[in-house]
Amino acid sequence: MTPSLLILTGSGISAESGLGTFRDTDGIWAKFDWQRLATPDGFREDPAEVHAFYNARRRGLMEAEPNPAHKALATLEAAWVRSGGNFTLVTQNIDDLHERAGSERLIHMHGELLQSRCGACSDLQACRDDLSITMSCRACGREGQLRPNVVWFGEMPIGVDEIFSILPSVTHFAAVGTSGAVWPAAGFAEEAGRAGATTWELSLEAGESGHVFTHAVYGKATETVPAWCDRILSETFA
Ligand code: BV8
Repeated sequence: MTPSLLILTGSGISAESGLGTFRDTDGIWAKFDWQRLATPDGFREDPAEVHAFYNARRRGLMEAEPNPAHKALATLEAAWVRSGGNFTLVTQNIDDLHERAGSERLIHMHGELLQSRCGACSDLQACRDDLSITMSCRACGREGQLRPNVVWFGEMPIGVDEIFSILPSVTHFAAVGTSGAVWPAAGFAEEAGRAGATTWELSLEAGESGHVFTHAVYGKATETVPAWCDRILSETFA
């Protein structure tokens, strides 16, 4: 069977690049109300407040750099594919640090902070500056309809069908820097396990689905991920 690796990342992999996590004690949802800022109702209620929240995060992302964990995953992808394996990186993160580190086989299942989407015509545009309620869509011209291309609670994540089509043939699965609190991403490890894959959790501590993994490595991603990448590559393609 062709070695097929699916890696799921969460905000913990970007923590050492200076970007916030969500459910740690000093996390984003400890400071901000997810119902007002990460739901369609919240955006309808007060779009300016939601734009301010994501504009601040977008500006913060401009100051951030990929860290050794992002770079190790990009190096692993190239070596895994060169060795004839299948590789998919699914991220819950909306930052572009995986891309900047060189990852290519990437699915942003919760969207991308550096993209805007028109609520009227769904037009997507690259977006590196602030969004506001007074801006008009370049495609349809409607004013006040632009939003960050981010998946909010209650919205359909991106690429779910593709991910569930890959999981049954996965031989290796790793969740890196995620609490396993958000569905459907939280169910991927169990799905991979049902397919007979070895499953790894790399985080600071066991997440909500910690019990489903066959292996675990706890510690900071910049220390654990590079070593894990070397190990999994040499063990699989020795
Ligand atoms: C949907 C916006 C229908 C982007 C986010 C059961 C089944 C299906 C759905 C549900 C269900 N039960 C409830 C739901 C609804 C809901 C949900 O899961 N709610 C939870 C809270 C109970 N899910 C949804 O609404 C999703 N949509 O279900 O549509 C559907 C269903 C099935 C199939 C198709 C459609 C939409 C979810 C997306 C919501 N958007 N944010 C943004 O603003 O960024 S959620 C938010 O949580 C982020 O996207 C984030 O990526 C995501 C997950 O959080 P984590 O990344 O894991 O971050 P967290 O802080 O929690 O954990 C960090 C981890 O890192 C920790 O473990 C920590 O120890 C570790 N760490 C920290 N530092 C380091 C580290 N590790 C290593 N090194 C370090 N240095």
